[in-house]
Amino acid sequence: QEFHLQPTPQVYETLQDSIVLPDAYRFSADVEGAASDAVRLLGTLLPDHQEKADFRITVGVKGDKAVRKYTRLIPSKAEGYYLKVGKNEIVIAGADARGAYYGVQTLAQLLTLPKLPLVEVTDYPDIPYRGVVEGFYGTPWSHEARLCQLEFYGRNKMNVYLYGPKDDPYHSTPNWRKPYPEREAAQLKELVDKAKENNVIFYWAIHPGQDIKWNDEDRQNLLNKFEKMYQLGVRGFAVFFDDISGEGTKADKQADLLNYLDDHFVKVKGDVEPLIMCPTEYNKAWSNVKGGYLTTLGEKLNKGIQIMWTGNSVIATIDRETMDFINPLLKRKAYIWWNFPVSDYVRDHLLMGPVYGNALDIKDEMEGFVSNPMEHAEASKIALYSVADYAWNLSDYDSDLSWKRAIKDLMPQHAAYLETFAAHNSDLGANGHRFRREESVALQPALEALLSTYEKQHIIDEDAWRQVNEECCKIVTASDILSVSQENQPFIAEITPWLMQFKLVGQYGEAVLQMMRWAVTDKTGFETAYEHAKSLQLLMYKVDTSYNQNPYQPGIKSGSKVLLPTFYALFEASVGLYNQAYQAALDTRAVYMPYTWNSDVPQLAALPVLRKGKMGNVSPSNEVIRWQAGGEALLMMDQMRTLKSLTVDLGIADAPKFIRLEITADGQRWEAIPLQPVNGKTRFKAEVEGRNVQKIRLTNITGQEQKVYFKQFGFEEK
Ligand code: LTM
Repeated sequence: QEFHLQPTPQVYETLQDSIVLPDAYRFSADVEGAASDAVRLLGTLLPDHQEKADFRITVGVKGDKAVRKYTRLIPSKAEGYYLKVGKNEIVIAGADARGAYYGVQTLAQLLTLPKLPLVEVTDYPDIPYRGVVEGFYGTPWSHEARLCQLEFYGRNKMNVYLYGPKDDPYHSTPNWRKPYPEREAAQLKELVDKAKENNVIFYWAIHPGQDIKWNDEDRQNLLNKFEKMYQLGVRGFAVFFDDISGEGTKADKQADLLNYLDDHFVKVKGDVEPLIMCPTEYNKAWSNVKGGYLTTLGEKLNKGIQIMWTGNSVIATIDRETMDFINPLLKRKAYIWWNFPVSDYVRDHLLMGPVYGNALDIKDEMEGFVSNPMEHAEASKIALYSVADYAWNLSDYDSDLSWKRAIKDLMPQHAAYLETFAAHNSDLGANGHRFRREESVALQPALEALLSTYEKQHIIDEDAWRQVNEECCKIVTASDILSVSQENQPFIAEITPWLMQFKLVGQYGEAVLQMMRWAVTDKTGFETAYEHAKSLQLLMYKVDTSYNQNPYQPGIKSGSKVLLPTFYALFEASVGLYNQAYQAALDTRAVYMPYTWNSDVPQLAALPVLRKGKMGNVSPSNEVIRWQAGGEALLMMDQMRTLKSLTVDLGIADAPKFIRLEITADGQRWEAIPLQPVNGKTRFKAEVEGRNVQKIRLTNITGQEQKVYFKQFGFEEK
């Protein structure tokens, strides 16, 4: 791959010539002035500068004496810069302090080349605020991971890190009112300092909506908490009202509170960034325009307050229609909270594929674009690199090239192996949001050709067979090499269980290819390959049920969109041919799922059922579920089965008032089963031990819409 600056600059001109930076060079810059961060960074890159030398490196901000003669070349855009590498000098002139800093970051990339190219770069970001919202459910990032992220954001010219992990107790209900304990406070201060060092605005977000009281006391509680965070050095604040129900969802109250904080905190302090708020109706699918929630925010919220938006649904790509819908309602440009590569609703998958699908012509419609990542901080960097690239320069964004560069950035020495891994670990699997990504793109034609000729004509497409075999071999090699790579150990630690699974997928593919080869020609050869494939299936099951056993989407899925389904189909087809050829009766099924799930409640309808041994669980949802009057959810078994236990948790203590649970053994006669509290909180069990069932049904019996959570619906067979 050719050298490429990241993020892609707006204008990059090279003279096709280069120089070797001399040993002696001098700085011309005001060390104490606006460009001080830029000068500090330059000092770390080029520490050996001297007072007297011919080669001059000039750094400054528009208006500084040092860069006055370049004034007209500096882009009149916030955070822009002009960079020139000439035969006898380097000039970095920023439109402002951050612009100068970004100019030096660009120079840092040029300095990695063996020779310094003669260039002129005129550059600036398309979107004012770009970065990351650590806003997912699940284990928050570690302190070390965050420190490393902040350095990554600086390098990639992202200026925002929004701290809002849902599972930080001091961010959300009920402990948002309390100050952080000493150790956590000290770590936050360290993060704030690290953010400043990397020219990233550290925003601290609070999530008070589930139990906030709209009174003076809670308003003061919020101010006190903000003040505590201010003391730690925080200069950016956000209030999130997502995923809540009840009193806290009122638009006029939320707007009053935000305006109060704006008037009595942000404006009083004078050195705090504009407030950011995440609304309760934060996507189009959930908004009720006639209900007036969004218009109230748009009209009432002080002009400077920024409002977040996830798009047409919770998880969506952003297009012009998205922006045309929301901006007029908010009476300002929306601040995009992009829910990718977040995986807190598909925790058994890794989302390592390219960032694509966002429109390239909407740079003037967004105030900010921040990405919500996976709980795997290092693995998220592949997507975050491309988010930085996209948000800096939309029209030149190329998702595939950006993805390849991101991979190289994360593991320069093992990029080819990582690309193999990432190419087959990018889809989310079935999920409640119905959001899917491409996977195994390059191999798809070969897999399709192989399967269709084998299924329809019972012959092997040799070219396709060879391609698939080669890829399986690459998968096994890549898994082994990455597993022991020392290049980026925190990253390898995050993905290790997936590497184990990935290797098994590759080996399974190889075994299935052998089964195809021998199905009707070599009985013994086939039987050995069949046994091997069966063993590998068992090993995959073991990895899936031993690692990452979180209670939401436990397990480890790899190559689950294209590779495994094709291998399963080839397995079944070859066993079928073998059975026919030798009048045998081997079990043809590669996978077996006895449960299916269905619902007329839109948010429940697409939730997948997960199975482990004799246990079945409907994948839970993070968001508030709007369950319409009479709405039903139905779990169906492939045949009558005997239950041992059944648990339901809708996140509310009085679920039995709203929801009726019924079972049927024959599919005709239904029997209601009472729900009994388990822990006095929100979890209920139904007395089903020994009961035969074919279907289980949950119905909203209240005659009106209910807002509940869907935390658990699980059962165990006897
Ligand atoms: O998206 C928003 C605004 N809120 C939450 C996030 O915290 C969560 O990470 C995503 C993905 O599950 N969904 C949400 O509703």
